[in-house]
Amino acid sequence: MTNLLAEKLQGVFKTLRGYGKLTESNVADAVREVRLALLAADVNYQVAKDFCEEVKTKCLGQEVLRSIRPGEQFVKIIHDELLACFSSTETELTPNRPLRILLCGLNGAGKTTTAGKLAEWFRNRKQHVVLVAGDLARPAAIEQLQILGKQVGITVLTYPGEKSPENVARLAREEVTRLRAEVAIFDAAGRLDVDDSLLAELEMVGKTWEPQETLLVADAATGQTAVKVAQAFQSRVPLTGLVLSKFDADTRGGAALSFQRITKMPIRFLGTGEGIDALELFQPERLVGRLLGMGDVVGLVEKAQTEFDAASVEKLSEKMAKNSFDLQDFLDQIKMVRKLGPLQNVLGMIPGMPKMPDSVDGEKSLRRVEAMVRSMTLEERSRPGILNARRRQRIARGSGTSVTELNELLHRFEEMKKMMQRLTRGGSPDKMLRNLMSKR
Ligand SMILES: Nc1nc2c(ncn2[C@@H]2O[C@H](COP(=O)(O)OP(=O)(O)O)[C@@H](O)[C@H]2O)c(=O)[nH]1
Ligand SMILES: [Mg+2]
Repeated sequence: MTNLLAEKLQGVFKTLRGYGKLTESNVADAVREVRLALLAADVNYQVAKDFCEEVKTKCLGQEVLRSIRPGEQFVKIIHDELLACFSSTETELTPNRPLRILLCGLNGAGKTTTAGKLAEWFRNRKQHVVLVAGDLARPAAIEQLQILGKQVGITVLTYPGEKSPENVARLAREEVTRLRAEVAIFDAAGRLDVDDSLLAELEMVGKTWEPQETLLVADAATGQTAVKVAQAFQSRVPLTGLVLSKFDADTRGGAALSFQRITKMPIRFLGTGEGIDALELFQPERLVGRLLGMGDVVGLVEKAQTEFDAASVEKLSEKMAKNSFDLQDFLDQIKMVRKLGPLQNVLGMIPGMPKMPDSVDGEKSLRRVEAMVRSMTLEERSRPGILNARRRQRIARGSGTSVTELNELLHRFEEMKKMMQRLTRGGSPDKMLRNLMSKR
């Protein structure tokens, strides 16, 4: 997903990084930039304004953490605020069976496609699913669903000749019981625009179908227009949630934010492509990470916090405080990083990493670093200062690397050591990670 909002926000964060701390004036500047970024991402004006006010208040009320730099602190505040917008919406789909879902939305929003994707999603979770062809308004609608059904091998209930969607709902409900289906998805008709006939039809279908979940499928790519559509639906149809389709094509990731703040409805799923499996359960963390273009920072920090061996961290911070961090510790640190799992996964969680050429290269270079340190004597590891040309040649040969590469490593190690001194006792593992990973 090309993400304009993410790009702009990254710019703001970079600017802030240059400041010593968050002050009234640099926060005001940064917040203004964020607001512009949100507006450019087609976030509703009021939403952007309110959001930025909240961020500003938080920033100025926040005690300036000594170990964190303003850019990072600002990112964290924005991150938490964004998350707060979404978290309140996290509720599970009802566990009651049969689960009847009603999909509604305008023509072309992606209802039929979503019906197929959802069916596949439930089937993958070992549920007996059926689809109901309830769009009688468009001539080819039934056939489209039948084709989809065939493609995924799911029964599609159709009632040829039936003119009333309400009757279809009644007949299908009986059949769902007969078939002992656990999930039944009703693909309702749309219109070009929200009009009275559509809302009346949905009301009638709703009375008969009695869905536990009435999901509005909205085209995320149409941004604020779709938010207005959602409001119009909401006024008459008891919606329980949203599916944002075409999220793949969405270069304005802010749509989700507007939807959430204005409709206050939970976003249940994101449609991320035309394929049958291009459906994601909505996860606020993930979306916020994407909006910020930060990868899954929080995921990484949490993982780091649980996986890092607390005692080693303690030992490391002590060494940092005494400025006696050496290459042996560096090696230990690499071991800790490895404990986090396959390097690809870890790298994917680090901000800015998509720009890294290839994570396989990352894994490889980590192994080379390990090899170089292992080729050093214990004394050399603790006092890299003694590494003269002769020693360097020996180490390069012993580890199957080159002197240039070794020099680079030593340079990076020195840089990192400098950075580490800025960390306070009990320092944060994620930052150590970032320092370790960054090439320069
Ligand atoms: N790229 C993309 N296209 C989608 C997505 N969902 C639906 N579409 C496309 O949008 C068009 C309209 O979808 P359809 O399901 O027929 O909409 P309906 O009129 O609401 O039933 C089709 O060409 C779909 O392939 C999505 O999540 N991503
Ligand atoms: Mg359709």
